[in-house]
Amino acid sequence: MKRSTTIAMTTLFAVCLIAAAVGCDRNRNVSSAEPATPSAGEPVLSRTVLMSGLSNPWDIAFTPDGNLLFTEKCRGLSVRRADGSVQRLFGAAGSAVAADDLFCRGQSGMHGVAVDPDFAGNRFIYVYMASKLNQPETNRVVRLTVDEGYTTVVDRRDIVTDIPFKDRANRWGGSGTHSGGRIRFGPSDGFLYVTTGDNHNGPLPQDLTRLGGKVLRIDRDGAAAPGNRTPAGGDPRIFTYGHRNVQGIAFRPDTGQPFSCEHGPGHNDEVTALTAGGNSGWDPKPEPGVSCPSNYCGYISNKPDGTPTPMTDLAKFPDAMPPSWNNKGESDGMSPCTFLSGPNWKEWNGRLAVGFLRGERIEILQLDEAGMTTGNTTLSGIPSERIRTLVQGPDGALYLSTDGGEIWRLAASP
Ligand SMILES: [Ca+2]
Repeated sequence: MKRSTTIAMTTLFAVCLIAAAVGCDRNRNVSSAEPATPSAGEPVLSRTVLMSGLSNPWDIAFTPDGNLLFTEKCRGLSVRRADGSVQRLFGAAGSAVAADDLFCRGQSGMHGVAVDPDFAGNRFIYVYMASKLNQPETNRVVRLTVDEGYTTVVDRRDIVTDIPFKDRANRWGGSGTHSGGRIRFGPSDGFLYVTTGDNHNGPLPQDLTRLGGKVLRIDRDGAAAPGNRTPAGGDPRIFTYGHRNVQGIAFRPDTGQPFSCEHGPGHNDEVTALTAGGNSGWDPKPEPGVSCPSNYCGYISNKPDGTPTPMTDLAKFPDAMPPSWNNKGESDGMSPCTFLSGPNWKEWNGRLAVGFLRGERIEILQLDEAGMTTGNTTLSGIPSERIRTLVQGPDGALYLSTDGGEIWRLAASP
């Protein structure tokens, strides 16, 4: 079911007032559409282009004092302070602190950013990045301490150093493909969830000794969190496994349950309600008697009968976590997701917003108590752009980044 969403006509002045919590640029664009009557129960939205001219902005996180941290894939971590000024903190040349090991290749570079739940006391922030400190190269989760004025970072500590990286091209794509990279703290348990990718490596998602194709759950020092229920013999940092390339994770407001949003291979994308120790059922290695180029059956069939390798193979893994939603038989490049929370979102309050890359849109999913999707609404009235990040800010608005280099604010009117 699709419904249209009204984008309310607004003025720059009004938008700047609304955006006071994160500052307001004089030269930014304001986009609006003709006012219309919203469908009953749906929010009235206004869109502001908060930042533009960025280079592949990948993720956003807010500090409790109203500063916006953002990453750019090839440049690194920056902050947009509450007064609107921007400082490059950590990454490529030109940053306050250079990360000489950071590199940018294919889909990879600096990805996720997260803020510690106890940030007011410890000033810890975290990034997920491709690093050449190891050979072969890996993805890492790096913890930093940011100063009070948001001018620099100190005390780098690499808390996860062994997330697999695709270090060479194969039949299915170049080096750096399928690195995952979203990092988020669970709001109810306080642990850090880290999403990883399968690297176009057939055995990796079901290999419990390696961290690719997984969702990890760790503490602020990188140690396995209690309660992961990793199957025996597995790396205890693994929370769920059998994933393809998870670039979105969100936590249901009323229960804290994590949901993954996962980029599919062509025949579907998936949203999945995650449970500790769960298998998401992606197994792109060839089954006996089957041959796939580069030993990866992610785009063709891993089965003798020729059926496409399923995102969740319930025949092979009957106990796998069932998808909450899949994308109608094709992949639109599902990437980020976040739950909407607050009365301004009206009937979307509590629903899951999911962003797409190739599909260039946002879907709003309605879930039942078990986490299964019972309906979806396409958010309309915004330009078609590849959506890379979705985050709800401390002001209740939805912030997103586009591969076109912008950060938008979508505010729901009271
Ligand atoms: Ca799955």
